[in-house]
Amino acid sequence: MKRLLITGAAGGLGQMLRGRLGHLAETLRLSDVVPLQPNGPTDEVMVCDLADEAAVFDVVAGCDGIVHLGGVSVERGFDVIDAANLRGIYNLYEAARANGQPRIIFASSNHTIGFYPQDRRLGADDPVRPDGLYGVSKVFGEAMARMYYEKFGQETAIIRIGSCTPEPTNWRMLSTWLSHDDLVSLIETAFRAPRLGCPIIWGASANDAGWWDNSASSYLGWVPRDNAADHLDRIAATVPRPAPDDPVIRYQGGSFAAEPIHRNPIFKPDDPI
Ligand code: NAI
Ligand code: 15L
Repeated sequence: MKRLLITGAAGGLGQMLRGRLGHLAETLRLSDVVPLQPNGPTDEVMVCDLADEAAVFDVVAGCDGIVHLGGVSVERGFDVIDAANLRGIYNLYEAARANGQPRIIFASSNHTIGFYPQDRRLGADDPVRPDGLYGVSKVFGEAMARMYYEKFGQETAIIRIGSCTPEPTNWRMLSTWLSHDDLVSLIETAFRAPRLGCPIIWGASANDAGWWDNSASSYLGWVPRDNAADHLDRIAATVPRPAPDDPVIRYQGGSFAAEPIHRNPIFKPDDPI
């Protein structure tokens, strides 16, 4: 493709992916609400708040594919989630509709289903059970993707990412880990598929202790290669095993299930602006 947009390019996954997806496009357009630097002549950088409709339209114009990572990625108060993840995803889909419907990879999350217990095996069609406002915002994003597919044929790979880190670092990640290599191969697969549709894909490596069944999206042919079990000995030697009632090993969403609802900051009249 000519131009691939990565939103949230300054974040943890964005910084990793900007270095690994360059082969997919002649130009990488890197966008975030915080400033970024180009690494070379084929990088374009654009600062953009996803809540700013006009700015999002500018960022999406001329792009043939979008990896949408931008937004709030943890549990926060409703206002910031509202701006970045609710308004932001609406702006993105409207901008895509106005600009030739480039294929979208949407970084959804396991926190859409985080209240399922860890002994439940899940397929893509099981009902959502979000574990907080952040999880609810990703459910909203998934619904937005589905609606634009049904109404306009907009294709999206909805990736419910587990825990995407260089290595698994705790007991829960033996089930949720997604290696960087497997995320890269999943994005490549989604862009190269002759027909993508709008599948929900579990973003997890081939973990022996995995909870999620990707048979509904097997037509894509994505085969994860890594397995968190290869790191079991290190985790067992270094990380104390949590108590059985600890949310970290009780719920699929782990500690997110035990987070409070974060109230928006309340400003008093004499607060400095
Ligand atoms: P991150 O928090 O490091 O990066 C998110 C980026 O979005 C940041 O650079 C931030 O500046 C930007 N952003 C926040 N609000 C914005 C706004 N209003 N406008 C424009 N940009 C804004 O998150 P990370 O770990 O890189 O994750 C990337 C995506 O993948 C997120 O959407 C996250 O929800 C999702 N995800 C990540 C997982 C992981 O294991 N890293 C697991 C599940 C989902
Ligand atoms: C997520 O959705 C978060 O963005 C990431 O920071 C991790 O906490 C991940 O889920 C996880 O559940 O491990």
